[in-house]
Amino acid sequence: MTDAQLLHAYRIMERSILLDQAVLRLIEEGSARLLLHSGRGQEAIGTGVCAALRDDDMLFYSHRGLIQLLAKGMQAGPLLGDFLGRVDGATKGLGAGIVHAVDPALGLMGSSGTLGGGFVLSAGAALGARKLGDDRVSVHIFGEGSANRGTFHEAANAAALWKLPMVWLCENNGLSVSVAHREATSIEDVADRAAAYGMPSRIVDGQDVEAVYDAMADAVARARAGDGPTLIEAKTLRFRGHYEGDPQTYRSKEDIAAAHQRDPLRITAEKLAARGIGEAQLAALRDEEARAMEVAVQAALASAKPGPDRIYQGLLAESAAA
Ligand SMILES: Cc1ncc(C[n+]2csc(CCOP(=O)(O)OP(=O)(O)O)c2C)c(N)n1
Repeated sequence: MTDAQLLHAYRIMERSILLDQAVLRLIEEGSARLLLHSGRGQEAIGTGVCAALRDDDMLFYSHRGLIQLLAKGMQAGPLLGDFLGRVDGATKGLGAGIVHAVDPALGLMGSSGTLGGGFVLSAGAALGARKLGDDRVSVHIFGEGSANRGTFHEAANAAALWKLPMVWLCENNGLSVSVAHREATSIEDVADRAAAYGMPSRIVDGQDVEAVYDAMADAVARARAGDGPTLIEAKTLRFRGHYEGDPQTYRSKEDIAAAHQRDPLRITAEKLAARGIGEAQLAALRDEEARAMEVAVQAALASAKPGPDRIYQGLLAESAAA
């Protein structure tokens, strides 16, 4: 990654941490009534993936993916608006927190409320790009638990057979809610499954943004050249509970403390320091981001709530003549 790309990744990681904190505050104050699935600890994945994508490449993000939305170009304001159910939200007042934000202009195609739905959706989008004759790539980020859905296998078979222009990235944080990977899955590496479908795979350190970026850049080039899909498995760490408020009784304090030892934000700061971009510059960047987040929070709180007619809007495409 260039210095500029690495610094941008650091900025987006910091923004996502601030956004997590802002949403938690809104929940505690009673302004937002919802669950937050924090992606804290997994920031190197969304930033590394998106650094390797063009704006028009399509991303199906995960339920832990605020960082992925920010890295693909969505602003914090529309996301806050969604958490609060305001008309300035990405869904213009439909709310529903993270998994429904869509912005085709940014290549953000949404997520899937039912985990595993993203495999067939991302394969379908890749097939759509192929049929339209363009060279966009379709990317899906998902957890290792989601990879146990049958949809993984049907979509993998079709994607490999038809050499669809897509990349799948598994964020393997070792936990699905409270269930350890080894208690739910017969193999250690999800990447092993790719071979069964004739799909290449790579395992990378998910705490290292450059490792994610390098694997992703190769896989995107391969997809764009018409050589088909790749599965990348990023071994990562979930710092917080499955949802905010989860007491995590299934996990030891030592396990949580050990996870924090490999913070992608700190690892990225160390990489930047080695390139001569030091703490003073990063502190200024963090201040700038904190001020911008506060402005976004206040703007979202000031935004109107939708009227009942919102539920009927956008159901049918409006004709140009209307
Ligand atoms: C089909 C389906 N089953 C169950 C759920 C409830 N659910 C939401 S997140 C989650 C855990 C997913 O684990 P994983 O895919 O490993 O992702 P992680 O939460 O670890 O990032 C579950 C079971 C769901 N949304 N959809």
